Amino acid sequence: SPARTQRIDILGIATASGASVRGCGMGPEALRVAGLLEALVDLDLAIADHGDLRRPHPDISTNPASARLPDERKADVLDLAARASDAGLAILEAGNFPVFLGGDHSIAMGTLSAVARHCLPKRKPVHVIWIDAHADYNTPETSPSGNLHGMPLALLCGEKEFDDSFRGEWLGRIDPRNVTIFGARSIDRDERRLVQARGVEVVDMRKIDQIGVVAAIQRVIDKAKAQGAHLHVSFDVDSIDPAIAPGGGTLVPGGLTYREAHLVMEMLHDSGVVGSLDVVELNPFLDHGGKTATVMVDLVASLFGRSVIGEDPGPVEFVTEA
Ligand code: HAR
Ligand code: MN
Ligand code: MN
Ligand code: MN
Repeated sequence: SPARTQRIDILGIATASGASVRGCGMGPEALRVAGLLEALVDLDLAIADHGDLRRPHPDISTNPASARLPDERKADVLDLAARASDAGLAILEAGNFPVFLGGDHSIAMGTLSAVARHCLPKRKPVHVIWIDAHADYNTPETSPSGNLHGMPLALLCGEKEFDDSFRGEWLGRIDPRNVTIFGARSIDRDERRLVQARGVEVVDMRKIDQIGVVAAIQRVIDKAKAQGAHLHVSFDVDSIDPAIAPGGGTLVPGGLTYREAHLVMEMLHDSGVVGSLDVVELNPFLDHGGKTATVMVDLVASLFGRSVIGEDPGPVEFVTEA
């Protein structure tokens, strides 16, 4: 989707502090091992790899093998989000296309706030396609788990039930009516009420089954195009069916097929409106021999224009027999 001359800048955010399952902090490295950079070079794209943001390892006495204290995890999430926001903003201000590698989905507080800080002063609206099995629109009140990777959209969309420690560049930066959650099949009860009340568009798996993935993604593209928006793609690997993408900590059956996910990325590429990307929640510890990482590399390549023959076959005209 980027202009042919635009450089792609890769930034890892190596953390699992927003999740209760450990391992997705290794996500950025697994994507590199699976050949992410080579795939982009193959497309003749210019790339730069900024390496990974991470927190220094805490002292062993405060880091029992089981789990770390929730407060400490919250501080990690907020610190990394602030740093990701500044680093992402610098990439965007330089005119480059950021590809953010998570890390759990809480990193989107930082990545999307970077996009908003870059676009909104220039009066460019920000649209978000949140490709995910989950809505990630919980607040501390509605969350059944307390895990921050289930909350980034709520913070970004300005929900009020967050205490002052959550203040930062991300708070209320995104208009919920410019958000489409795509591929959802697990939304908590009170979370669902919030999403509906705020006018977030939810294209759940039932809708994709019923209207088809082409119509579903075209609606998102048309909406973003009509407003001349910057479209941010936030891709949670658990949107894909667990049979194809087992490398995630919170898998839900009934996800996007390999071909559906590719078509989404191919159509997003052709739209020309995508300006930034997150790839999140890849857990190499749970993956099966790099299977999920490899699928994600292929999907990112599709978003950046890899195709078999290089042609959009265009709309189908259905002919009914007389
Ligand atoms: N909705 C659940 C919660 O808030 C689980 C969401 C977190 N899982 C993710 N995010 N992978 O997409 O606890
Ligand atoms: Mn720009
Ligand atoms: Mn998510
Ligand atoms: Mn998810």
